[in-house]
This record gives sequence, structure tokens and C-alpha cells, in this order.
Amino acid sequence: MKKAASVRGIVLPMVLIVGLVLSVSIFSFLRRSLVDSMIARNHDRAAAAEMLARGGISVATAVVFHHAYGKLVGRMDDKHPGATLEDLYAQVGNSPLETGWGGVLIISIEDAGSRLNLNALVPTGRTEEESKPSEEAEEFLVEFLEKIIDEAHGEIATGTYEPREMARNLLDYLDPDDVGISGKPEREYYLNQIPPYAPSDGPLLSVEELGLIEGFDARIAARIEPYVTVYPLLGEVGINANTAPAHVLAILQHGSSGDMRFANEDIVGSILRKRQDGQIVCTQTESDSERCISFSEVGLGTGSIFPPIDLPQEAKAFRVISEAVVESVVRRVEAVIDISDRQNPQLLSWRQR
Ligand SMILES: [Ca+2]
Ligand SMILES: [Ca+2]
Repeated sequence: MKKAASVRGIVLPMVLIVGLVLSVSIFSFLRRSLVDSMIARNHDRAAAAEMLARGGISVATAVVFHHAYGKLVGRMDDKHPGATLEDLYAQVGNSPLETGWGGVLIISIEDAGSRLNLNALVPTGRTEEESKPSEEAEEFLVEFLEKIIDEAHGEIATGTYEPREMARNLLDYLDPDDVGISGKPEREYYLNQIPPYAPSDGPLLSVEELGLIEGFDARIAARIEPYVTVYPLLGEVGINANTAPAHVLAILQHGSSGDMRFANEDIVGSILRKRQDGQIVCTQTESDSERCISFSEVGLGTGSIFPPIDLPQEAKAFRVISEAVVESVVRRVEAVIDISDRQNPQLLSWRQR
């Protein structure tokens, strides 16, 4: 009897302990499955956002393909319409696309011509002699770099950068020969780096590559980035004044040889106002007498502009940013589509974030 009573005395606490252990493990099991399902849902959202962002690049490819072909099909006359901000590609960013299941896609497409193409500063000749950078290109770059350093207002260490040296080093990095504009062997600096590397002696493949050039670094490259592109990789086309944003219009050089200056605020303002009225700046105003206004009508004078360009100018490459939002998850893909060969659009770059 005594033994049975003591067993009963142990059983009760055991039941309580087992019960407690069970309820704790059920609680942690529930918590874990809740966390698991949240992870799974988050994973689903991330996967959906990623797919949506990738799909956005396909939509953009269709839009620029339509741009390349539609304009030609739609116009039977020989007028060359040229890219403007009224084109469908430039407008898609204003209309976010909503999916039926809670996803939102924002696609923005920018004509590479709306920025300064660094690769276009060196001629793509067949020989080294034909590919020599011009003095105009060097002078332009010196003034451009001075402006960038000046506008950094001391946020980058002034005195560290030498615009003339930088301009020459950039052109030497791009030109095919190994003889520096100032006479020094181009490769010396690069071969002395740890690890050593060689200058491209050809086009830059990304704007970040600027940071590798003698006299440059990542900080100044980031300052230059909003003004420039490296696309298309070949060709010598300047800035499209009909699609460039205000800060890029401000680096259009005009005047006569030896006396070139950047477009001032009045000129930039005038181009932007005319653009809002549906007008475009043209080299030959006969090319579209309804919309064209001359360079002198916006204050660019009758001389030349640098980098040289014939306007209107059709777009050859586009930078696309496709951003997808699924609940709170954001995925972004940046790509560059080249339509120089209208029958065969090419993807030149792809970055996923
Ligand atoms: Ca050189
Ligand atoms: Ca070179």
C-alpha cells in the first residue's frame, strides 16, 4: 500500500512534466512551422518579384523593337524622325503595370544617346593612325573633368585629380596604340599595379571601368557616371540634344575651334521649353519642317557642337531598368539593349539586384 501511494505520488508530477514538455514542443513546433511558412512565403514573393523583373526586360525589348520598326513602317516619306522623349519607349516609365496577383512592374527605358558616350570620343578607324583621338576630344574632356571636380564642392579631395592628365590617360586607355599623348609608354602605370593589368586599348565595357584608369578612382567615376554611357561600344555619335536631361545638355560644347564653351542655363532652359512644345533641335531643319528648330534658335550658335552629332538622331542602344515589387519585396534588373542591327536586337549587359 505504501509503495503504491509513493508511485502515485511520482506519477502526478510526471504527468504534469510530460504535459508541460509536450505543450512546449507543440508551441515550438507551431512557431517553427509559422516561421517556415513565412520564409516560404517570402521566398515565393522574392521568386515572383525576380521573375516579374526579368519579364520586364522582355517587355522592354518588345517596346524598343517596336520603336525600331514601327517608326519605319509608319512613315512612308524619307523624313528621319529621330528619338525624342515623346516616343513610346520614353513614356513607358510613367505607367506602372499591375498584375492580377499583387505585383507591380515599373519599366524605365532611356536612350543611351541621351548621355555622353565616352567610347565615341575615339574614332573607330581601321589603323592606329585613323584611331588617334582629336585635340577637340582632349580639350572637351579637360573642361568636362574640371566641371565635375568643381561641382563636387570639395566632396572629393581636390588637388588629387589633374584634369589634363586624366583626359589624356582616358583617351590613351581607349586608343589602340601604346604611345601616350604626352609621349610616355601607356602601359607602365598599369603593369606596376598590384595585381598588374593592361589598359583596354579599345572601348570601355562599363562606366565603373573608369576607376581603373591612371589618375581616376572609384569616387570620381561615381561623380562622372550620371553624365556618361559606354554604349553603343562602337561608333562616334555625340549627345542627342532631343533626349538628354538638363545636366547632360549642360556639357554640350558649342562655338568655333579653339573657342568652345558649354551650353549655359539659358540654352539648356530654351531646349527644354522647346521640347515641351513638341519641337526638336535639328542640324538640317528641312528634315522635319514642322518640328525642327535650328541650333541658333536655342542659342547654340551657327558653329559646331562637340561631340559632333547630326540631329535628329535615331537611338541605337537603350538602358532599361525593370523594377518589380511583390508586397514588400523589390527586385531590380538593369539591362542594355542594342538595336543597331534592327533584325537582331542584342542584350549588351544584364545586372540583377
Ligand atoms: Ca595613345
Ligand atoms: Ca592605348
